[in-house]
Amino acid sequence: MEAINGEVGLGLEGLDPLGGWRRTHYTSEIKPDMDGEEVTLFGWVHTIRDLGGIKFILLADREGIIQLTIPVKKVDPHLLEKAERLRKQFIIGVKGRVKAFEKAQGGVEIVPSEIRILGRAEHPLDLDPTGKIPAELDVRLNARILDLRRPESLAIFRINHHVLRAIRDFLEGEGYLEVQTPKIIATATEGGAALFPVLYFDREAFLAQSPQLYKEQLTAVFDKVYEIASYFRAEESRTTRHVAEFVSVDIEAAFATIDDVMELLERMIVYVLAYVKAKCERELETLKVELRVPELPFKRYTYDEVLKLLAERGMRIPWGEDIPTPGLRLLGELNPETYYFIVDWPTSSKPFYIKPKDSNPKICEAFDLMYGFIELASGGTRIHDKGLLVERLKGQGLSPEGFQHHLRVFDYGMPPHAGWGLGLSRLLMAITGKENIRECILFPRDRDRLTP
Ligand code: AMO
Repeated sequence: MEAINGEVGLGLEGLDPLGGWRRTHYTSEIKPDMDGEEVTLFGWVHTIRDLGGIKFILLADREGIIQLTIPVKKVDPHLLEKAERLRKQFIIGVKGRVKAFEKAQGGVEIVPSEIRILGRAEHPLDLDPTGKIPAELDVRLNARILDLRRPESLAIFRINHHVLRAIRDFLEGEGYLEVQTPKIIATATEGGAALFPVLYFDREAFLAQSPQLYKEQLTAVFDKVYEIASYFRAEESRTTRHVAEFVSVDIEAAFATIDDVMELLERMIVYVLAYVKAKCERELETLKVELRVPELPFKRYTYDEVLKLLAERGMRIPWGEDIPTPGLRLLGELNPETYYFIVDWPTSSKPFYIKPKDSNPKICEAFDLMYGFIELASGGTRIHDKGLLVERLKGQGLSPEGFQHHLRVFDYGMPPHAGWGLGLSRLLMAITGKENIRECILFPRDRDRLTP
């Protein structure tokens, strides 16, 4: 038998059953022109305001917040008794009538006829999801689910959802096939230092740092592929933009060069930003972000130009070295909130699979895509000549033996190819203006954090 006002069929914790109740609308779908309509809503109690004669409860769900108004004298005593038992963050179901009311948020409120308490929240709460009591990021991450009920955190991951949709839409339109490659691998692809070893039955294996070699191989069959997946790097340093597990959007295309894939990437960024601007108006407003869709093409600096710019400002970087964080910060100050490329990198600073330029092998066909001081993506033309690849492996102190399966694929006929990898959460940082990547990952993993 179903509970009526919670008086019948209560569980051990005094919870009402869900019974036959099903959601008719999310809060954001309730509009003033629905005045008088009966609706069923579910969510959590955001705030409770008791003015004596009238109670206001803000009910939140993943789409927004709506006001429940309970005029104390006019309502059924059962309903009143239930309303009095509510505390912040309780999970509730509400049946009620929509009432257009200009002064309420969204111009509409709900006058409940029945409330069901479906889940209790233990008080004191680990943090205050209304955001009135600010909390450190670590405290927030420890109580991540509560934190995600903060409208700002919720907005970030709603945008993340739309970013992914836009990326898939775009790449589908460009003729890319979505693939999945192994995450337990036998050899490193992006340098040995940041590898996570795992015990694979009685052998040592590693967690994949990227899909690099597999996506390259797959171009020999599928022409244009993409993968969106998690990768793992045992990053020693504690920075606001590195984590141990991150999602990368990778593409690889046969019969293409660095210029083709850079052009694809900048068009994709513009597509994604325009999509988010159109679909996530509310979320951007919650985050107080005015999203600007940049013009094409993005600015392109050469590595030498960057070194010159930095030297002019008193920072000398020996040619051939990667640009250190202070250099990137300075570059970011010169290009605030701007998407730009750095090209013509020294071959020595890039992985073995990147193709040196035919005209000057000291420089290679690699690029980084930057936003301010943050590297969002890197990629380039790959070596598809087996002999040269073996030479480059040796040059970087790697043993061709360890790459025999990869090298063998080059004996099956390998097309010229190019591609890139884009850090999803870093793109989300750029869109939402968040300064710490951990804000843009549901459950971040780093040196210090393995839980929750
Ligand atoms: P790279 O090592 O530059 O290139 O990685 C590609 C992009 O992935 C993101 N990223 C990270 N994000 C968060 N935490 C980390 N520890 C982290 N490491 C990398 C960055 C970076 O730009 N195989 C090549 C790509 C290619 O050439 O196709 C690669 O992995 O946004």
